[in-house]
Amino acid sequence: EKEPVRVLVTGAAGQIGYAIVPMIARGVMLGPDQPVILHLLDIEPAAEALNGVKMELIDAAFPLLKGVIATTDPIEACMGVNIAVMVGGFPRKEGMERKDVMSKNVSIYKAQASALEKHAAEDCKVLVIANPANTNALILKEFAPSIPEKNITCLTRLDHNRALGQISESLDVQVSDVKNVIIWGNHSSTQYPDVNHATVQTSSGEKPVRELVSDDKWLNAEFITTVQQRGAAIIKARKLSSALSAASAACDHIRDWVLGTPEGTWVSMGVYSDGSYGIQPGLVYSFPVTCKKGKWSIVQGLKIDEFSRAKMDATAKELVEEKSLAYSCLN
Ligand code: NAX
Repeated sequence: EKEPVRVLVTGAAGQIGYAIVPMIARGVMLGPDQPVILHLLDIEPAAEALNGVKMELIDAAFPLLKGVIATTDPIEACMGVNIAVMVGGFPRKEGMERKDVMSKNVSIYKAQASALEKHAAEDCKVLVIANPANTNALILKEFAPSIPEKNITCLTRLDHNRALGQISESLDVQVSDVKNVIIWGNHSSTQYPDVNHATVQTSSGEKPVRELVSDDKWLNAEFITTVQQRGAAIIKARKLSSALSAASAACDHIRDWVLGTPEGTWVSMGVYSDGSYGIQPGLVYSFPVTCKKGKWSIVQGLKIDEFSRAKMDATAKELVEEKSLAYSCLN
C-alpha cells in the first residue's frame, strides 16, 4: 500500500470545505489507490463546527482516510503537508471597502505563507481558492520565498469547467467531448474565457468550436459574460456561492497537476507568469497549461488575435492594480 499523502484544507468548516473533504477522502483528488491524511484548519469561532466535520469524516468510514487532524493552529495544520488547498479567507461583507477586505486577506496569506514555508513537506504543492485568489497566491509566494514559485497556483479551473459546460449545453454535446477552452487572467469578472482553440470530438473527428457554433455573436458576447458572471448567477439562485462545483474543480486541478493532463488536452491554472504571451512577470495569471510528472508548463505558440489580446491585457491590468492594492496593505 502507498504511503498516505497529507492534504491540508484551510477554511475547512466552510461551504467549500464541507464539499471537498469527502471528495479527497474518497480518492477523487489523488486517485482511488492513494491513502490520505486530512489536515483541517479553521479559526477559533468555527472550531466547534470544524470538529463536527471531523466527526462526520470518522462516521463516513472512508477506507482511504488514514487520519484527520482538525485544528485552529496554523503550525499544527501545516506540519508535513504535501498538498495545501487554501480555502480560508475573509469574505467581502456589505459596506466594506475593497482595501479593507484586501488588507484582511493579505495578513492571512502572509501568516499562512510562513507557516507553510516552515512546516510543510518539501515540494508541497499549493492551490489557493480563497478570493482574491490570484493575489492571495501572489502574497503567499512573496512570503514563502523558499517554496518554489512553480508550486504555488490558484484556482481558475472552475471557470474553465464552466466554459466547457456552456459549450456542451449550447451545442448539445457531451461535456467530456469538449476540450481546450482557456481562461486567461484573473479569477474575477475580467477573466477572458477563450474558445478560439477549443474543439469538440464528433463522430467525424475533432472539430473547432468556432466551426460548430455558427453564431459568432453568441461566442463573442453572451458566452463570455455568462462564464464571467456565473458565480453571481449561482449566488442569486442558491443564495449561497458555488461550493460543490468549486470543490470538484479543485480536485480536478490537483489531480491533473499531480497525475498529468491527457495527451492533447490542456487545462487552465493560475500560475506565476514567466512573461509568456506578453503577460508581465510577477503576476499570478491564468494560462493554458499541460501537466506531466507533477509539473505544469504553459502551452506555447497559440495564435492570439486582436480581440483576445485586448481582453488578456485588460484582465492583466486588473491584476496589476490588485497587486499594488495588496502591497499598499503591507506594513
Ligand atoms: P465560507 O465562508 O463558507 O468558508 C470560509 C471558511 O474560512 C470559514 O469557515 C472561515 O471561518 C474560514 N477562515 C476564515 N479565515 C481563516 C483563516 N485565517 N484560516 C483558516 N480558515 C479561515 O466560504 P466558501 O463558500 O467555502 O468560500 C471560500 C472562499 O473561496 C471564498 O474566499 C470564496 O470567495 C472563494 N471562492 C473561490 C472560487 C474560485 O474559483 N477561485 C470559487 C468559489 C468561491 O467563491
